Amino acid sequence: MYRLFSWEHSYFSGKVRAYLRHKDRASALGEGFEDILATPELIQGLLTPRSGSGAVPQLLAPDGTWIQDSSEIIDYCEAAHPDCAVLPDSFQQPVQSLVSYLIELLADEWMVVPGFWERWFFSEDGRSPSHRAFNEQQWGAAIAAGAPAAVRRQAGGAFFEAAFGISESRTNPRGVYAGLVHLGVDERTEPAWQASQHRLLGYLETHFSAHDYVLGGRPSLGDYGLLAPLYAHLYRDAVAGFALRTLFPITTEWVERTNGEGDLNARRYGQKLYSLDDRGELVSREAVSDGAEWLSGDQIAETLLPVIGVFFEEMWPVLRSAAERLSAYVQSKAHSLGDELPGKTFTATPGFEALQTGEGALTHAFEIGGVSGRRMVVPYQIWMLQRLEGVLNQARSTSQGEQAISHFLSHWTNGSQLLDLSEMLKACRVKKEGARLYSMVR
Ligand SMILES: N[C@@H](CCC(=O)N[C@@H](CS)C(=O)NCC(=O)O)C(=O)O
Repeated sequence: MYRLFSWEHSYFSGKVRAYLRHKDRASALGEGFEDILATPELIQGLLTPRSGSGAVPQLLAPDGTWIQDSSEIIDYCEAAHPDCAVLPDSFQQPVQSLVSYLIELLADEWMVVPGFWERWFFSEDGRSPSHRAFNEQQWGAAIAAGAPAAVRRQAGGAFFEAAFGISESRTNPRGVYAGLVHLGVDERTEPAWQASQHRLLGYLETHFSAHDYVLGGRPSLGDYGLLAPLYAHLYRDAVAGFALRTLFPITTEWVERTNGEGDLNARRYGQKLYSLDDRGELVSREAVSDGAEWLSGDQIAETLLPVIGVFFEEMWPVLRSAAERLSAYVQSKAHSLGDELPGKTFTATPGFEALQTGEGALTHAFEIGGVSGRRMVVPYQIWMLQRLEGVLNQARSTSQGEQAISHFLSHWTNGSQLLDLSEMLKACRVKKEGARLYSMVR
């Protein structure tokens, strides 16, 4: 049996847990998995010594292999358990395959910013509405698991003060509040980040009103990617969760469907709906849309194009600039090829703060919704782009695939720039070992 070490309130845990649940329900995960709350005791005594990292989620395979990050967990399980695949075949379905990885990247590393912001903004002193109490309780549940409820809440609150300095979040940001600054969130950019999130949610609302999942009637990597922001932060957290339920009820249903819990009304892949025949006997049919399949002929629903548009309009220019900054840094005297690079998503990586904050060599100017800001370069995004490059190369390896991809990318003014991905990455390639990243020696 697999063992997933996770927290209910963790962004990337929600993505992996729902994926494992889906595979398990389809009897496509061997002996299945156990979801284990990653308490500080387990993080310090087991995860960190065995895998070299205390981040969650982490998966322990039946043969003792430790796997992280969320993308590698999915890749590992898909290779080991090909039934009920969530990754379209890049040769047979080149466009659906590319779309899956683009959406995962957008959700993992761009939507993370406003999702992360919502949680901590509505936990600050004096905010109204506030979900501080809920947030303390959910963090305390992991920090002081097994303690009485009031002690759990108190532990969450004490941690927010000790680790994040929550009472001085604006004047002396630490922990998550420093992380938001590192990611380019400040008083000027925060409305633009929130607007970006609402724009995306509006597009998803339209898409999910016609199709139950990203690619049609069956879940795929893009669904699990999107669930990272949408489950732990935007669905569970109280203030964001109220907005999601009231403004985006169809997307709320999709969260329940994709998460695979409390989903009877939301319908789920594999679920049957019943009606009665002339004799009053039960007759079943697939509950989900599109005949419970991805759209045929490698089609992408028109309603999904605006979502990919957000990737090309907002995130792609930032990725290009990040690749340039990283290339310049790894070739500078300040770095020796093969040395470690920062590896974290939510904050500057400990030990790399001077590079990733202020005007450091691994920071860069960026724009969101016409507002300019400064943020850290996140080398993990380069690793995700390399993974996408592999898929893109396979997808383009036949003349049909090449044509389909070029046509698809022509929907956006800068879409065809993706075809030069290898060129963009050539001077900043990274190597991933467990959770650690290193520049690649050529
Ligand atoms: N890119 C990773 C990110 C994992 C991650 O950042 N996890 C967060 C919680 S969602 C965490 O454990 N942060 C604490 C830490 O890094 O020590 C993934 O895809 O799994």
